[in-house]
Amino acid sequence: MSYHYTGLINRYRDRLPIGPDTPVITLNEGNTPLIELRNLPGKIRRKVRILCKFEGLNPTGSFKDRGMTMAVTKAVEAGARAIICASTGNTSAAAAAYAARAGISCFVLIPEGKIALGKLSQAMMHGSTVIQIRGNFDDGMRLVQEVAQTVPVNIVNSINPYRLQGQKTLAFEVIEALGDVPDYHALPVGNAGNVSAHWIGYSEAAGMKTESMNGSFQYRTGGLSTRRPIMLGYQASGAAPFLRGKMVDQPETVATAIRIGHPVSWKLAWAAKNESGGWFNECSDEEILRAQKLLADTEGIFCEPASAASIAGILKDLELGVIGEGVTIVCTLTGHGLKDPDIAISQSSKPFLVDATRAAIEQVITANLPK
Ligand code: AN7
Repeated sequence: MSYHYTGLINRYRDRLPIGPDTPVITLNEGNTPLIELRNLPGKIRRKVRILCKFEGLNPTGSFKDRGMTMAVTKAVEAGARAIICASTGNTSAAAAAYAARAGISCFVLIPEGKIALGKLSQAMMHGSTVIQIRGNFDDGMRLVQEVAQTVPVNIVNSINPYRLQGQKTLAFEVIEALGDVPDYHALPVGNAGNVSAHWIGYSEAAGMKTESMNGSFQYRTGGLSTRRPIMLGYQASGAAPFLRGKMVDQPETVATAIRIGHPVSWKLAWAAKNESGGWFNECSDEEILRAQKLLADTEGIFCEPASAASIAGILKDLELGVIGEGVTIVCTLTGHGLKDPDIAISQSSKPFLVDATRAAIEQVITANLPK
């Protein structure tokens, strides 16, 4: 028997607002590995099970593909010929790729100088119209909503409810892989769409109704689990509106993906935190980079800085003791480390440069072998 995975819409068709004739635009996204950490728990001397849902292994290297396959599919179904988004990078990469796949136009608004090089290269390579603005993501998000009122473009930011519908499937995959929900599910929070989508997924998996589609579309819920995890959302200290309890006007962080001060899914994210009995916490840029490096060094998993906020966050809360021992924690690693090579290179030791001789190579090896 052969089996060919063809993306999350086909996989979870009965749990999504998809009709039999909907033209599916897919790059076979989803079905990402859930990788159990084998070295890190021992290193921090905690008896916990930590698993990483490595979303960096999606077709464009981030979780955004889950939402974009849905948003672009529904846009094409509705006859749209152009999509638009504001982005800190990953949404623009995904939008550009799925628009190319669908044969429609794509416009992306990005903050000048504040997006990782890999993401910029993706938006350019897939032929979208890249508009750099002298402003941040929040300015771009406001402008996208303004121009969409006068020009014929379909918004594919997470204010588009189909985005969260696609992203909710991550919860289904985690439950199926573990055979149950984890005790905790940790992830970085920027616009807060993803934490909201995770919560919709876990809620629907347990048969609970959500307001996400306003009851306008009937699809299957329940049958996957009987409980829901505790949700943990981690922000960068310089861009932490959920910790401040109000919007932040000048967000700043090395994790440019989550350099967002006016999150769109403000209400949904608070509901996810409160209903799950979870919490938000913040990490400094230094803690985020340390966690990114630690994960790469000790586990061979290379995620981007924003993604490492989930690891930095649970390390902090394990240290504080607010997460106890004997529990299972899933961390969503939202994007691949290759997205941001500048950051990776800046925090790693430099390559050696030697003459092309056997002696020179041997000298480097001898000096660096395990003691
Ligand atoms: C790697 O691409 O907002 O809380 O415009 O790229 O759902 O916003 C990216 C967000 C976490 C935060 N990790 O997710 C964009 C954008 C990575 C990200 C987030 C983003 P949300």
